[in-house]
Amino acid sequence: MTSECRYLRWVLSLFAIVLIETLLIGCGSVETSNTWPSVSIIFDTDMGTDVDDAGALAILHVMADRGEAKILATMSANRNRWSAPAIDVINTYYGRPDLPIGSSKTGPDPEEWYRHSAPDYPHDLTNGDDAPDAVALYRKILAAQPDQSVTVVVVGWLTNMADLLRSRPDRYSPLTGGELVRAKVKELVSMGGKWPNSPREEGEYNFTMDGPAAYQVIRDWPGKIMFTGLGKDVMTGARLTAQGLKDNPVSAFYRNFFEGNNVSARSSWDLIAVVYAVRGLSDYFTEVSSGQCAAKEDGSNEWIPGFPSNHAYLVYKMPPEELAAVIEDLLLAPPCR
Ligand SMILES: [Ca+2]
Repeated sequence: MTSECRYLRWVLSLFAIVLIETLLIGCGSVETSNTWPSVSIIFDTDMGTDVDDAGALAILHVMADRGEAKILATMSANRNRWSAPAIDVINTYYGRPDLPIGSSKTGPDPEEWYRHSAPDYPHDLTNGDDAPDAVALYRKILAAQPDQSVTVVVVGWLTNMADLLRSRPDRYSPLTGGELVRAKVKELVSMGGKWPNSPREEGEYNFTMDGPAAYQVIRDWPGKIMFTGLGKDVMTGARLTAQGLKDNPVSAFYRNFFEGNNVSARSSWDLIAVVYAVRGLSDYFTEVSSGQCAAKEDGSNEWIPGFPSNHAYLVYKMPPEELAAVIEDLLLAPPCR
């Protein structure tokens, strides 16, 4: 090889390195220096009744881009035909158009407003009725995972979890639903309840929408549940709607929600649940684990202090406004497609 050739090879190698680093910085990978181990996540949502579900799925994708999480599947507990397509819109925008999507066939079907924005963005699942049954998909995916490796984060009502617990052995696994959960699920993160107590007349939405499901899951879940009722005073979405990229459907979802409700930011209940599911307590939260949750079928919940159990609930460590800045930065990160 001549010295000219060697020089040309050196220049091309240098160019390739600079190009790769530029691409990585563009999708935010370099800044992470990733101190969190990767968590295998199934995301379960009632997408469509509030906008924080869209934000929660968006930041989950961003953290997956950075190597903090691996998304195994996205599930809708909302039977509305627009819910699963809205999930597909977000998965597609973040470069995961073929991520499995399951949909409840038994859950509530409230009016859905994402239909106003979803058709404007690329996706190929156009009707939630065509999505596979969520419970069958849960069983298929869980059966294929290593033991005690999966975190399920539920940011809607607990319908799919109750149906999963009741499920019978099938072609995917000889285990019952309860046995499969016990074997494969490391932690259930549930955005639900008000803590420490929520009387019937103040019942939190995700529990009251399917009270019997909340009651059953809280009573029978054979592993750890972290309840994350936090987020009301963590206001996000303002920077996203002002600075978000034009082709970002999540910006559009937030913009439509803000215009429809005459607000300029939204509470971050579901986003907090995802941040905890991926990053754990970190510098953000502490937990109350001495005691146990009791729930009723009307959707109310009560924390009974006592010995540590498989239940815990989250408490702020970082001030809400600082947490909001962390989350808004994630919302603004471009996809790493
Ligand atoms: Ca939700």
